[in-house]
Amino acid sequence: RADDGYRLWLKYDLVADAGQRAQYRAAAQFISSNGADAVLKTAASELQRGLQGLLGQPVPLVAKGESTKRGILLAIDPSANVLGNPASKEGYRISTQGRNLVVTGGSGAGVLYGVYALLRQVQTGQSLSNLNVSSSPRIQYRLLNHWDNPNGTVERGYAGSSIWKWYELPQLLDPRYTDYARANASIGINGVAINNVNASARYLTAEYIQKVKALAGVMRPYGIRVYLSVFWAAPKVIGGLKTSDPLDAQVKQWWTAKAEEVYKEIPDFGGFLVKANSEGEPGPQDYGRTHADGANMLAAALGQHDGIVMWRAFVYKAGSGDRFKQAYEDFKPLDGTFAPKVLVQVKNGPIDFQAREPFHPLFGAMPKTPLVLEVQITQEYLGFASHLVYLAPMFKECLDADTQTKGPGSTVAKVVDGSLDQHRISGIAGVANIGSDRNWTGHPMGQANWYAFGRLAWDYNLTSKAIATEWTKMSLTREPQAVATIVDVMNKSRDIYVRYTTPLGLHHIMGQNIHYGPEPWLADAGRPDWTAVYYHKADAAGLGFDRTAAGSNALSLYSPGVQKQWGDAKTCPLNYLLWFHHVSWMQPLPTGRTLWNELATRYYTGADSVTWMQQRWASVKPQVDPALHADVTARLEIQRREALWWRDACVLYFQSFSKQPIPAPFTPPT
Ligand code: GCW
Repeated sequence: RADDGYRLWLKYDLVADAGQRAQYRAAAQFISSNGADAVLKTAASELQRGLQGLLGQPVPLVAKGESTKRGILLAIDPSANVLGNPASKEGYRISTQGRNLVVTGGSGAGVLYGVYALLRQVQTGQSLSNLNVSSSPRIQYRLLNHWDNPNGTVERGYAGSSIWKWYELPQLLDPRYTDYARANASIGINGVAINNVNASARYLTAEYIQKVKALAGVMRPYGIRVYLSVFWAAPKVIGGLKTSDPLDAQVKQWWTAKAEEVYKEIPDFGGFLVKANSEGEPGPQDYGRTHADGANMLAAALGQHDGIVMWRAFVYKAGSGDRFKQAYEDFKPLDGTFAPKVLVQVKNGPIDFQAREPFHPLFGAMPKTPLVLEVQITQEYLGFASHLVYLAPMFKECLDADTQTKGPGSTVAKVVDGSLDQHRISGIAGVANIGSDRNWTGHPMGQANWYAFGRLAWDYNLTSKAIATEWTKMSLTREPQAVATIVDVMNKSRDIYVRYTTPLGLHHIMGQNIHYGPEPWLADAGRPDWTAVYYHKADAAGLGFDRTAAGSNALSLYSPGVQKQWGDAKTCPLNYLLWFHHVSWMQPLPTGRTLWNELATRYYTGADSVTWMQQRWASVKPQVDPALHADVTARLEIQRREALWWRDACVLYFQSFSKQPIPAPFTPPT
């Protein structure tokens, strides 16, 4: 039957190679698991389910290992000290003991993650003999953030509507919720903030707490905790108070009582995510208080419960200078004043999920505060669900970036996992690309971005290529040549997208509001920092935003080492050039071309590369499910058309300033 993409990377189709299948069958004649832990039970049933499909025969679940057969033993072993790190309760070890394979974890969740790792071995065709692997997550809170609204719409969602059916909850539990939980658990995600950060107060009403409780009940057996985005003014809007001032006694009391109410229904509730004083949302600054006043009040309201507050740093206001600097200016002075349960959530870059941004200057600048890295899986600025853009290279570009705040090697990843500054808690969040479409993500290849986020949240040292390879083998094909071709296309796709949309460090030149397509000429959007011209600053002299000391001096927010490299237009990596420099059109670049020629070259070669992607994709047709292949083929055709749209719009617009011809060999025929 045609693959509708619903099963994601959890397909568990019969292993095609009979010899290999026989080996797996021999190693997995029974599963043995003891204990009442709910997540351990999930581990056993997931293993059974996966093996049944892959091996084409049922594998019995027995209470004790059968001495003459080879099987898989599952056990929680809190003392296992899985990775030399006793705190890492979610870690697992798969070891070969005698004739059996043993999967241990520091908790039920650890075993569950071990089971998925074991299944992955089989799904990707690896051997099970003498298997000895262990792994534990580098980052503790690994969350999806849903920007889903109570009315079923999804902000920046391109895959249908919300998967949460609020009108049916709590009585009716769509089986899809369980499938969603499985998919997340299989990649190590352990938390979901289920509603939009532009939050409705409704989620905190008694009626909605019952609905959230029902969802939490579905997630729990998969080791996933539920979090809520909160509307700052909830005490006024649903609590009947006159104020939402965080220092007001009644307000504090309201939140404390609300937290109690939530924990009474959802004992493992994860905590609160907050967008405050940003893009028109209310917040503590409305009362002359700081973000720390707000966050700490919420942390206090959580009391002794095991929950956290993730307070977003995505703040900027019209007329406050270079938007690049604003979050830093608001939050850096607050370092050291946040309560222990508070994490500050920072987007990967300083503006807003552009196709390429330098790392956010807050990373490394707030050593006393655990910082959550927020990346966007949904492709708001990356072609929605129409363009094939594999995001692991983008996530990794940020994680691998060296803040140099404590000398070389002070990567964003080490800030985020807490190791650089010895934090007790750490977190990472991905804005979900999931919706009600049968295939979850609209673009079938968008599933790879969900997958890659989870895998990198677990271990940011995995390479983009390794993740793409795993995903392709589990989702599309295991034929080696086709895998190599698809992985190659995926790995190059983000750079290609950058080339035909925003090369050389251009940013925020997309269509207004909808954030789609090119609109570099946008000069009036109600406020300058929502236009395009504010960011590219094209004029007769050149192009780019001068953020050196001669300009906005945003560069000064970075450590001296970074400033040194990026501050000089001659040493600044070309990928970030126009983020920091206004460069004259005729300036020669290290590529040997002038800025103008380089810009045009990138637009043209970027658009041409989409044709290359189409050709590569066409070549794997025999190896990929026909319906899925046709779907991606059609989307690539959209992508090609729109790459030309971007190219022509931008080259012609910028040419009106540069007054230079389009360089050979791209000169259009006259
Ligand atoms: O990326 C921008 C989006 C808004 C979003 C905001 C945010 C949820 O355009 O839709 O609002 O950022 O991250 O808060």
